[in-house]
Amino acid sequence: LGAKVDWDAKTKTVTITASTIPPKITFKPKAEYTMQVNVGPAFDWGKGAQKWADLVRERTNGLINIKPYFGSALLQGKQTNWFQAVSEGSIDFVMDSTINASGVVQSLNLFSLPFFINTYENVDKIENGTAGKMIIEQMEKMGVVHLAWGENGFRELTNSKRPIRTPNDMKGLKFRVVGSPIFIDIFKALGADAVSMNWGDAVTAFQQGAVDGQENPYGVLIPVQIWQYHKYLTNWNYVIDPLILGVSKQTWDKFPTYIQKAIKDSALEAAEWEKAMVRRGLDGFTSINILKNKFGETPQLLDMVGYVRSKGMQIIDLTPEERQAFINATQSVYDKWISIIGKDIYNAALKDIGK
Ligand code: X2X
Repeated sequence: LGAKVDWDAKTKTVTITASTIPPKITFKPKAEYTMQVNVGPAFDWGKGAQKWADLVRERTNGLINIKPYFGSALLQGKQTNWFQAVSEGSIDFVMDSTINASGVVQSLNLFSLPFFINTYENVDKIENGTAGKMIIEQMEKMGVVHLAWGENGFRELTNSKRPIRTPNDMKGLKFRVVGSPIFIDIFKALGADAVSMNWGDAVTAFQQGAVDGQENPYGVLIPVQIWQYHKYLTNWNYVIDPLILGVSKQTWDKFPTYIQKAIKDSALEAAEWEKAMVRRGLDGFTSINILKNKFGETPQLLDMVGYVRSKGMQIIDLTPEERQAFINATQSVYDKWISIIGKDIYNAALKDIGK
């Protein structure tokens, strides 16, 4: 291009002078770029966010300083507001749950269709397939650039009252769910009471016994020590909760290409690590081997299910027949939500997973 790059170390300013269009770009980074994260720094998800920020700092020689704000601190705990804040540019970066954005980006409810995406293989096929691409395009049109898929995980059911093997076992129990409407519909279809709460309030509600149960992945259940409140855990893999590593389009468009590349590469690497962490021991040896061979790490805790059991929880695994009863009970959710998600995206997802 015949571009000339000048670097002023004092003001941390890069000036690119090109003989072609654009003729001149001056880039001066902000002192701090903010990042939204719903959970705390002790969660694998939180560690993934910190890793992303650290990699970016390293790969840009300290030029880009991203600070994760844990516990939705920038949103006063209102986790379902992140998409709007990032799209408006009042928050720069995000590593957060698709569920927390699905009230705004309707197609993200695809991941919350009950008992639809039931294996890690299918998660990856959809994220990297046509459906994933359509969702990513939709988000970008709405002002959020998607850089990588992380993972909260398959959400499992816990409660303090009794083992749950059938929808009937859920009758009369009150469950905390995230404030995303599809969850109210799912729990109603299963005959249970559902109440929406932000995560910060939810932990207080568990402590006070204000709800009988909740649903979250192992990567959340362990740091929150759910066994202190709930004795029963049903492994039902009813929905997957991917994380979006993304950036406000307003912030993104101001970065020169080489900065964009450093940020994107870092996002992909942090996401791969974080995904392997939350899947470890739940997908055979696949994720344990990724951590060992690619990242040179062997986490102390490799058997998350065994660990939770060792804390006194009763773990319930469903037979295929028991699982089918849950699928049958939630058909009304499909009838209502496929059109909200978009029939084209749902059909693309079916194709992606060969259903
Ligand atoms: O609020 C939850 O349950 C959590 C932590 O899993 C999410 O952010 C979706």
